[in-house]
Amino acid sequence: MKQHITTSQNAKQADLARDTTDASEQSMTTDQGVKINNDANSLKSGERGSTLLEDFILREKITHFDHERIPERIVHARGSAAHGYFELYEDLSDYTRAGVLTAVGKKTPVFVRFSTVAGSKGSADLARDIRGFAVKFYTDEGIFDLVGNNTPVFFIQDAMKFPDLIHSVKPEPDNEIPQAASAHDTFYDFVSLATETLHNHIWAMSDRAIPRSLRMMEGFGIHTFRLINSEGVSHFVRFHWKPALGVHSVTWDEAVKINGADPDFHRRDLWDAIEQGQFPSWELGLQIIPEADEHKFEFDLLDATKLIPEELVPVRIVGKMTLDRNPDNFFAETEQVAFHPGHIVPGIDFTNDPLLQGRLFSYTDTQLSRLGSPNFHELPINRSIAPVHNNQRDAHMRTTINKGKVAYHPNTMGGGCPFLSKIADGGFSSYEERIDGKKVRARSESFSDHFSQPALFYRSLSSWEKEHVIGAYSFELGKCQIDAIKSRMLYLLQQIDASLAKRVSDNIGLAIPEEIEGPINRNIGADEDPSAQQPGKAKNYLDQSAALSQVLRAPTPIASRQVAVLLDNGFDMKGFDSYKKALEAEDAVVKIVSPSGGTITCNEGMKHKVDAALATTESVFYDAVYIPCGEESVNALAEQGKTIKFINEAVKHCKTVAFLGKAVKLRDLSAAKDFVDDKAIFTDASAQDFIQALGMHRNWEREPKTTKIAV
Ligand code: HDE
Repeated sequence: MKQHITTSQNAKQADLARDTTDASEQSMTTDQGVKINNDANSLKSGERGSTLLEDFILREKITHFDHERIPERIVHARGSAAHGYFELYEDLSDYTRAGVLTAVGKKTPVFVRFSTVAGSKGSADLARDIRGFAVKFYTDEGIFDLVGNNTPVFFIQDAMKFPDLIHSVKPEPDNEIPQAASAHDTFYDFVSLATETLHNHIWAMSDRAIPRSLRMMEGFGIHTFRLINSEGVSHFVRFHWKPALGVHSVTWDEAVKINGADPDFHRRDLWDAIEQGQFPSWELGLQIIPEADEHKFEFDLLDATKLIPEELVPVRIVGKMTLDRNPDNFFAETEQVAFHPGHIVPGIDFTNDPLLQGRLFSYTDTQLSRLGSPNFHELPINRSIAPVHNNQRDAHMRTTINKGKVAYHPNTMGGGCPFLSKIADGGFSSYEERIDGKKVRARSESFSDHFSQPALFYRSLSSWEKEHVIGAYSFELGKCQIDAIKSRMLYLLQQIDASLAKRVSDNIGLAIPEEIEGPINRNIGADEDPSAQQPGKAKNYLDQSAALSQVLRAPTPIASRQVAVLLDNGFDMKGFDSYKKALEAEDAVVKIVSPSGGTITCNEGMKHKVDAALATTESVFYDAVYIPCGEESVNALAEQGKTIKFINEAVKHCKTVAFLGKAVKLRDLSAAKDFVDDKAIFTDASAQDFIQALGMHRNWEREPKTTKIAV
């Protein structure tokens, strides 16, 4: 396995280096640079006397400590980030004048932060939740932030409802329960009344909300943006990120267990992959729509609860983003990074999507309380690599030292500087959209179809994905206490898919009501006619969209996949090594798991370092398991209940498992004995068969037969 690969140097890394310090070989000092000779004891009036107020070293240390925390993000508090670069494949100057989308081959530095939405900063990674996918491009023309999620749609259509949505999903305000979980009454009270939420909600009930890795999920800009070319011509655009490793998830049972055994599972996975030189990458895809086609769809392009099926507008792959360096300091970088969908560059512009319009206000506003000053753009991680010159001045923690007397424009005393740029010289200009309308506080009727796309999503899933969705709704509603809320949800599920509603209703033991009282779409004003806005029956303008399902048509790369090999003294070196070599040739990671830690000796007398003792690890951390031959080794493993639990969980979670030679004894002692014909459970198979099965992520066809496995 490669270790500590040197990462590319780029303009942003050089910029960060200005503020990066390293204490190796240096004296310890106070913040004022005074060398310190005793860091263990405060200054006292006698060895057993009281501490003296004059102890400036103690005061400085404690004062700094007392103020070390800043408010966590109101949403997306839990996150992990990495540095990298974006490289464009093709010149898109027909559509945009943005350098990042026209300079082919140029490497634009990026910083990317992934997050969960609802949980606190210290919450567990495998919460069922939407994931944030925020990319900061440090372009030569200024910062461009693509602040997206891992689902192509959002819960609500208008920014006005964001505080309501978040208040409903966050822990309930009286007892602050539950943490990082949507399975509670307030959330479902809101969701079942605001039916626009149902589309993103069904994505949240799907496997997308429990990804295997942050490196194995898609990203979406969600809103329709505009691309503007140098002639001022506009095209609509939606942004997509497609992961090189494919889109994969864990099961809910695994998610629950991982949250307990390693709450940092996703954070660790991203960090380790980058440290080991397994740099995650995504291709950037664009759905481009000419202005003339704005109204040709059955949904409104300005409605963030609607996706544009790839069958209607194909995703054009235009570039690739690679993450190749971990942050040096979590707080300075991952915590202090400030994204903003309003950070755009010439050639990119907004649309009137009312959700996007509200976001344009919120993100700067929130940094003022989170980071404490309008100078947050000066923090190293937020600083543009394009030069910054304007007449903004002062405020808390200003670090720039602006020279001269002039802080206004126009001026002669500063020679007219900083001067304005013509559009042709890179000056930003907003798209000159023709606006002709009344000022109204209303929701467009073109936003009122809330059922067609959740239904399309559900129809597009495979049978096993549908089972997971049924399981998720049953779990979430099963956790709610108020029957009226659950009934309303069942009624709405019925509008999406009758079989889905029936299964959930059976699972939670509550009948689907024939009708419910009052209008269900409450997101309209008191003077509006509810019947006009009452979401109608689902339309079917596309039967299925393959891109909405995670079904694999071919194996995906196994690079960085974690494979456990269960061993003890006396194991067969040949079998062990042939699998290990073949797996490592594909950049998978093989970890020796043994009843105890330290080293073990193989049948050829060689010593091998144990990566994890059975007691310190869990089956859910690995993508596959193999057990080499060797009587002594197999017998010792068979003595451990944890071995059997380990294998049973791997079988239950539909993973690839192989038994070599005498290890068949463990197959017969475990749940694997009932799956001898399974296409990912092998006895004496070649390493290539094992790798092929691992590339398919899981054998989901096994799942219906695993319900009896008790782990
Ligand atoms: Fe955010 N969102 N959001 N959001 N959002 C924040 O900004 C907000 C929305 C997203 O890793 C906050 O700096 C409003 C959609 C991500 O630092 C805040 C609305 C999408 C992140 C905020 C939305 C997102 C945030 C909290 C409705 C996907 C984390 C801290 C109008 C396209 C960025 C912060 C990071 C963070 C407001 C809706 C994605 C409060 C008002 C839609 C990935 O400003």
